[in-house]
Amino acid sequence: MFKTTEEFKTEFVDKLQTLFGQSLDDSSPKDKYIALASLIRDHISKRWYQTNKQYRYSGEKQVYYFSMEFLLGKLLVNNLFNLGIKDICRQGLAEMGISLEELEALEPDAGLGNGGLGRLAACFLDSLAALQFPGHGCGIRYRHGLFEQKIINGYQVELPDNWLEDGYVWEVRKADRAVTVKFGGNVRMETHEGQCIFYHENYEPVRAVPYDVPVVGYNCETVNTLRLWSAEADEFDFSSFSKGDYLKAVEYKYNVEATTQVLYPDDNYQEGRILRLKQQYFFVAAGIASIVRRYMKNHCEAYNSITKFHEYISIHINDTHPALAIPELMRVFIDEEGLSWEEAWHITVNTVSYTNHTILPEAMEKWPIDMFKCLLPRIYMIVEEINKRYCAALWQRYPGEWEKIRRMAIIADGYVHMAHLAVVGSHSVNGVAKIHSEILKKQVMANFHEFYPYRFNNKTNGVTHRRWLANANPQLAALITDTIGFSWLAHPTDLTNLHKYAGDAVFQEKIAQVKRHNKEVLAKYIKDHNGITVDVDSIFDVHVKRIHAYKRQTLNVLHIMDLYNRLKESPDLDIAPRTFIFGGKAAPGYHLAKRTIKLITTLAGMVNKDPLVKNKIKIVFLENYSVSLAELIIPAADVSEQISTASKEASGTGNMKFMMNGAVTICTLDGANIEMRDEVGAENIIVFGLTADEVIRYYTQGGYNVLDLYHSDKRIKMLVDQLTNGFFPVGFDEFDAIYHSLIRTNDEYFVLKDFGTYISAQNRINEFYKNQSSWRKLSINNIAFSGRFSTDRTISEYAIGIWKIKPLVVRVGG
Ligand code: DL6
Repeated sequence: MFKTTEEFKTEFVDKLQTLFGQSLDDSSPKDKYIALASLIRDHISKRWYQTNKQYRYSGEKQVYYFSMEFLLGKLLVNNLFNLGIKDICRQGLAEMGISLEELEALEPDAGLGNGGLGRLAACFLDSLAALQFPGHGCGIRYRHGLFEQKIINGYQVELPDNWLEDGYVWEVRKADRAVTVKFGGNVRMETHEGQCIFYHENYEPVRAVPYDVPVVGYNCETVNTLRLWSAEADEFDFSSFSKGDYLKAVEYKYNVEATTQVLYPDDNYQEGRILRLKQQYFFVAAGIASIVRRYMKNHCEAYNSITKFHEYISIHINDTHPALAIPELMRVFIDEEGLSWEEAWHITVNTVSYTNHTILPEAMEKWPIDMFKCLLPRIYMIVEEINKRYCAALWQRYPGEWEKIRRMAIIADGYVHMAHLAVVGSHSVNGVAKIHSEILKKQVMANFHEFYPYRFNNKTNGVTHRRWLANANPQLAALITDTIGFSWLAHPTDLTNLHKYAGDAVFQEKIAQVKRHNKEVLAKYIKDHNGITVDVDSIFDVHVKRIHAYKRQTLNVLHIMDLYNRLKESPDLDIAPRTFIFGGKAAPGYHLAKRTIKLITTLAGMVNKDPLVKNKIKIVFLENYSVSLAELIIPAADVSEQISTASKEASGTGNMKFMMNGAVTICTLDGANIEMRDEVGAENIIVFGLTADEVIRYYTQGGYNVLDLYHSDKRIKMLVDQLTNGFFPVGFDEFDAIYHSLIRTNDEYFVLKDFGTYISAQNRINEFYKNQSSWRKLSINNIAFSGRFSTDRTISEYAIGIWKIKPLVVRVGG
């Protein structure tokens, strides 16, 4: 690795010449980006090779994190940072008149995920490598990641994401490691010497080709692997097909490649399409084939037994999407390795662990039996057998309790229930925040918890502080390091050392300057992209996340509408000026969410041009919220909106990113917000609303009477009526869906119920902000106590508590 800017410059210019045959002056910015990234990849390669070699020969246990989503964002700057060469490269480039940030902007965001679940997977990879754990990712190389969002006339319009258009520098295609995954067809059984042998026939073969992406560890030589699988038509089959029927051959190729064409754009909702089930089996089967192949090569020679598989391999399933790993492992152990059912089951259960990420019923995966059986005939037979044995055990424990057994069965009511399969086939089941894990144990999975009490545990989520603080907010990172040293980068809880500076006027002033700088950068982006001038002295109040009824963007909007009504009545109202910033994508088929975007943009159109509000409030909707945009927005936030209906947000991770960047959180006691409050202290966070217990109690009673509230609270009535009475310059029925979600569904998400306490909480923010010293103190305390929410902590807990893996120090040349 280069040690000086001179060495870097020489290698960079050489790379430009070897790749493009061009000099520095002749090359385009894109060429320069590719040359830089390729140069870094070359340097990474030596460490990558060495890491794999050491893993192979060490015989240490490895973990594979199976996830349908890895929301990576950009990798260039993070890789430079983790390699410890960011400053050298930036300086060297600057000396050649090139800006690192401008080159970084040319990298496509790898948007292979919808939101929290996929970004968590990406943060986990960073921490696994930083902590030198032998841990890899396994997922899908979607040709199109999450759609690109355009806002046209206030509405969301979806465009395909073309992230692979110009190639992707960080991936390495490994065609020689391709495997074939089999779909459809039929299973024939023969008995030989009393043993059943299964033959899968007449299937559709799909070639799974792996693309490996290096995962660079911070301040160490570990480079782990994210293996993404792409579906390709089998050339052999393709040519033999084409002899007979060219069109059929083309159709075959098209169908095969469709498997990994697109990421399903739904967050917290299962659509139940067969292609999705195909994607799930595709990457799970391919991933397991490659793990087993490597295991047989490395371990079976040394230890001579597949029966020890679980002692060396751990497979973690990120929600139920990869739950087919359970029957697939059984298939491999029984059909290919000749183990008995009992042996295979013991190994499988001890290999697999499962995280649940949601309790929303509409997100719980279940597949119609006929669809499942037709696409995956052998796997279905295995699931049936798992179910049969499991139900027999349930019967032993709960004799005669048919209803209970039906509710716990894997196959019931015409469906295969994936969460049930995941619990039954794993040795560990965890939720992602304390409250979420408790809700799983006591409510949603209470029966399972009773049956398998020792499987359930909690692992509160985190985020990598290296991306979300050190890289996203370099000025704040530099200030922190100047103040308490750099140990926090490897030991994030060292951030608590900042606590003693919370009341220090000089430090407060420095913190304020950093925030102001970040707000100026965001204000410029807003001006350039939305044409709106915002006041950097106003409170930047930010609500960015997927648009969903339970995340309650509507509650935020009602507060703004109320403020607007009040300002129109009394233009001199004493409030600190605010800029309300929204961002987030709605699932393309989710009508209510799409109308929520239209509501925000319509209100923005009215407020922003109304001279009566005297610039006291502005509203901005930033289109195409993504990892890169989050990195720009979060460091500039003063207020973080985490206002989900209590009990609904399993954890949240945006909440942690804002906290690390010194935003003050306004929140309900939901998900990890509760642990954030416990960590930072109730005086440093603004809490409002019903608790999860209260919400759940209301649900068991059939809700509360929203009409009583609507008729008794004049302000609420006025706001709700404004949605449909012509207050907005749109058709009267434009916001019907929102009106219905509040009134006709009996306010399922308690938006109106929590409205009063939300307004009071917002007023408290106003009061705090007026005293800048106390506001800055809040901000500093939030940064100081955010260290617990690093994925370094989360991953250590998984490693010790679930995976039982140990760090392995990689040394290049050693
Ligand atoms: O655990 C990551 C993330 C949580 O922080 C969010 O609270 C939760 O909503 C999200 N869940 C999903 C649901 N997907 N599925 N299934 O994205 O997970």
